[in-house]
Amino acid sequence: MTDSTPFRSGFVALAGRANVGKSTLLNHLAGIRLAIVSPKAQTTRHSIRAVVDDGSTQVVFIDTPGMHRPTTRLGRFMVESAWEAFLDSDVAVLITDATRPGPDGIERTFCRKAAESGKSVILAINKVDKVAKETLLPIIGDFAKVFDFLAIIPISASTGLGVDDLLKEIRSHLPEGPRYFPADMSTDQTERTLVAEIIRERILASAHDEIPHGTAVEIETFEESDEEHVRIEGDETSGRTFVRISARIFCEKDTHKAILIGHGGSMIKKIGSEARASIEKMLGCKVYLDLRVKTKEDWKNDRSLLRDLGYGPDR
Ligand SMILES: Nc1nc2c(ncn2[C@@H]2O[C@H](COP(=O)(O)OP(=O)(O)OP(=O)(O)O)[C@@H](O)[C@H]2O)c(=O)[nH]1
Ligand SMILES: [Mg+2]
Repeated sequence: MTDSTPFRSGFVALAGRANVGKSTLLNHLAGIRLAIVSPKAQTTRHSIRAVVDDGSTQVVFIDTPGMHRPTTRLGRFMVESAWEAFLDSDVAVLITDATRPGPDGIERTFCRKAAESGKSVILAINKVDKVAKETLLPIIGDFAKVFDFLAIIPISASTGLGVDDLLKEIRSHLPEGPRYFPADMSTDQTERTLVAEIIRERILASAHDEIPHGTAVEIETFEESDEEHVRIEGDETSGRTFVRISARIFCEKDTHKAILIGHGGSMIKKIGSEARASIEKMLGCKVYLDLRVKTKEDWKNDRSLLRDLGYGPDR
């Protein structure tokens, strides 16, 4: 970059219906696992930012909750967060799933709102690793009929195919602007939030049917210690040697609580040990994790609990 080249930056929302691979793409772009991913729809509940800075541009990506028709206060918060990120972005990426060809009703709504607000949108057709090449042309044609996209780019967020082309295209549309975040900052998420999300990811992976979608995780304590004798071998850098975390898992019914605890505590032990391993990897130190399950009927409509859980306007 020469001195006369202006710095360019912008907010770029990754938007679309549920389960199309928005969080997988965010993690690929960030180069680290910031957002949890699962085969179950409506995994992401709040917007998550990842900063990608190459020295001459800074892209602030925003992973958003999958767009759906909400039936609870939590659902409305998710949908509002997604619309806000989409409509506030400098450039938006609408992600669609090549294995479930659109545009469907939700994707048409994205296009309509983008047209109304004069939004610049790139279409990323994801999961191309799972379909034959010939299926792409008709999808491209069908989307091109409903909106004038800046570009339409086939990608695979899992393998990384096409992601560099997408990033290049995004950068070419960024306006001149400041570095919003320090160049070495990767996310706006706190360690507490990331820990709660890792626990939720393990619940999504272990529990089935409506149970994972009816759970939420609240971190009650997060205490750091620097006692020498528990230092992880090879980790000489960080001051803390272990973190003691206690978390509460809220669920909607006592029958769900029984399943989450499992026979003789087997399920909660499995969730706990898997989550602890992931959290230790992220924090780079030993972790003591204490999980408790609590039934809280209709928590998805409890305004003050939702705010405490980070699913409110004040997060
Ligand atoms: N084969 C394949 N699978 C993918 C790809 N991208 C995502 N997936 C899978 O699709 C599922 C959903 O991925 P997520 O990243 O959680 O999707 P999302 O759009 O963030 O979903 P919500 O947060 O629920 O809206 C997971 O099982 C991913 O592993 C891809 O490029 N190829
Ligand atoms: Mg997601």
